Amino acid sequence: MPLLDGFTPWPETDAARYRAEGYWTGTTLGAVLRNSARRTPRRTALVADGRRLSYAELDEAADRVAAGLRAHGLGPGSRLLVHLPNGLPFVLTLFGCFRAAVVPVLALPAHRESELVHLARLSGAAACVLHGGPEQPGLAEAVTRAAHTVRHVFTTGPAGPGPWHPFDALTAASPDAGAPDDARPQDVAVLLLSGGTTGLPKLIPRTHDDYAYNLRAAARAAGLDAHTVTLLALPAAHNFALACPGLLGTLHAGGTTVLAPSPAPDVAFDLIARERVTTVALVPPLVLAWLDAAEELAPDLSSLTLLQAGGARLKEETARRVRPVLGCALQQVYGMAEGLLNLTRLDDADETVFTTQGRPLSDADEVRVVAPDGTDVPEGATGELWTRGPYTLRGYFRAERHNATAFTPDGFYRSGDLVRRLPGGNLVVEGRLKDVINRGGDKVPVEEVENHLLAHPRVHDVALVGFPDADMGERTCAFVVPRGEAPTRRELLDHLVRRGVAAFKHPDRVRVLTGFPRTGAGKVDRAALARTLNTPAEAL
Ligand code: J2J
Repeated sequence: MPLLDGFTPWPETDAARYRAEGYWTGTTLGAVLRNSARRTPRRTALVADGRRLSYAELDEAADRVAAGLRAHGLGPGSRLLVHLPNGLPFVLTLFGCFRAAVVPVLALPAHRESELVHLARLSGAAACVLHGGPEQPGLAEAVTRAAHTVRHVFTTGPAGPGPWHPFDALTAASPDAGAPDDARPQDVAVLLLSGGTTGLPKLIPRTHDDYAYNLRAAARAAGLDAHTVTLLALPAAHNFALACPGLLGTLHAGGTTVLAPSPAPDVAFDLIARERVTTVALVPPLVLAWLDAAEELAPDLSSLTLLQAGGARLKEETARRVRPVLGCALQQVYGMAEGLLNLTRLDDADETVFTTQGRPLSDADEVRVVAPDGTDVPEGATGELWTRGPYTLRGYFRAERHNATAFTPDGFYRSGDLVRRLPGGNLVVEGRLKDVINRGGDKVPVEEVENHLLAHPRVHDVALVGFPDADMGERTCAFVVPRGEAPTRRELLDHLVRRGVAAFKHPDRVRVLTGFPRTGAGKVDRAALARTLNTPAEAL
C-alpha cells in the first residue's frame, strides 16, 4: 500500500521488472548518505555557510533532525514544506526527512507567499521550514493563516510567537542511536515542483527507489567519483542541482559538495579556486555570464573538469565557447523534474555535444516522438516527446483531473516539449506545446500569471506571451486590455509583489491594446501577439 493517497504508483508488472532488472535496488535516500558515511566517515561531505562537515558528521546530524521531526509529531507520510536557500539547513532538513520518512515539499528560494500558500495547501503540509530572511515573518503568517494543516513553523531566523520554533529545535534532539530508517523504498521520498503545467503548479512525487536510481545513473553519466568536488550554484531545491547528479549524486559518489550562496561569477569563481571544484551545473544565462566574466577576470578555474548546462536550450555558439574559455568539458542536460533525463555523454563527439540535448539516461527509458494524432513521427521529424520509465512519474500528486490528460492511458507522460530525434538517438529540443514560458531556465506558468494580473482592478483582459531574448532565451510580455485608464508596468509589478508572486514571473514588458487578435477558433492569437514584439518596444 502506498503511504500517501494522491500518489500514482507504477503498475505492479512494471515495478517488478524495474526491480528484477536492477533499476530499483530497494534502497532509501537516507541510506545513500549512510553508505557513504560508512565507507569514508572522515571525508568532507559538505562545505556550506563557512563550515565543513565530514560524512560522519552529516550522517549524525541527519539522525538528529530525524529525531527532531519525530519529537514534533512529524512521521511517515507527513509533508514538510521547505523554503530554504542553499545552505546547511537545507541539507539537514532533507536528510532528516528521508530518515524519518517525512516528505519534504521543495519550494524554490524565489517563491513567495502566493506559491508557498498554494504548495502548503496542495500538499497538506503539517509544518514548514522557512529561511530567516526579512520577509520570513510575513511568509510564516500567511502560510499558517491560509493552510490550516500547518502546525509548526521552523525558521533559521528569529522565532516569533505561536507555533514558531528556531531551526535549532530540530537539530538539538539527541539522535535515536542506530534508529532504523523509517522510510520504505517504494514510498514517496520527496515532492518536487513541476516546471510548469497548465493552471497552478503541480507536485511531482519521487520515490526512494526511483530517485536513488536517478541519482546513481546521473552520477555515472557525469563521471562522478570520490574525488569529485561539486559546486551547487543553482538552487538545491531544483531537480537538476539536487539529483542530476548534483548534491545527492555527489554524496552517493563520496565526493564533496560546496554550496554556493549565489551563482554570480565572482562568488563562484572564488569558491572554485579555493575548494578546487571539479563539477558544476548551470542554466544557459549563467553559462553566458560565467563565460563573459571569465574572459574579463581570467580566474583560476584549473580544477574544473565538467560544466553541465540545462534547463533551457543552450545556443551552439555558447556551447562552443565553454572549453576554450572555462577549460572544461560540456555536458548538455535536457531534464525535467517529472523524471526523464537526457544527457550528452562525456565521450560524445564535439558536434553532438554542441548541437544536441543528449539522449536518455537509462536503457529502460521509453521515449516516443509523436504527431498531434498520437502516431510516431518519422526519425528526424519534430513531434511531442512522450516518455515512461523507471524514474518518470505516473501521475502528479493529488491532480486526478489533470492526470487524465497529462498521461496516456498506458502511462506515458506527455511532456509538452517539441523535439527531434536524430539517428543515434540524440534529441534536439525545438519548442513546446505547453503553456509555459522558459525564461532562462525559470519556468513561468502563463495561466497562473495571467490570473494574478486579471485580479488588478484596471485589467480587463490579459495575455502573457514569450519573446526571444539574446541572454535569457525568452522573456515575457503582458498584453493588457485595460478597464478604464491603463495601469503602468510599475503598477502591475507592485500588484504582483503585493500578491506575493515570485519575481521571475513578473512580466519584463507590458503592452496596452484595445483588444486581442483572435484565431479562427476564437482563441487569443498568441503567435500574432508575439510577432508584434519582434520590433524593439518601449515598456510602459
Ligand atoms: C531545452 N529545454 C530544456 C534543455 C529542460 C536537468 C536539467 C533541466 C531540468 C529542468 C531538470 C532543457 N533544452 N537542455 O529537471 O534534472 C525544459 C523542457 C522541460 C522543462 C523541465 C534537470 N532542459 N528544458 O529544467 O522541471 O521544456 O527541469 O520539459 O524545471 O524544461 O523543467 P524543470
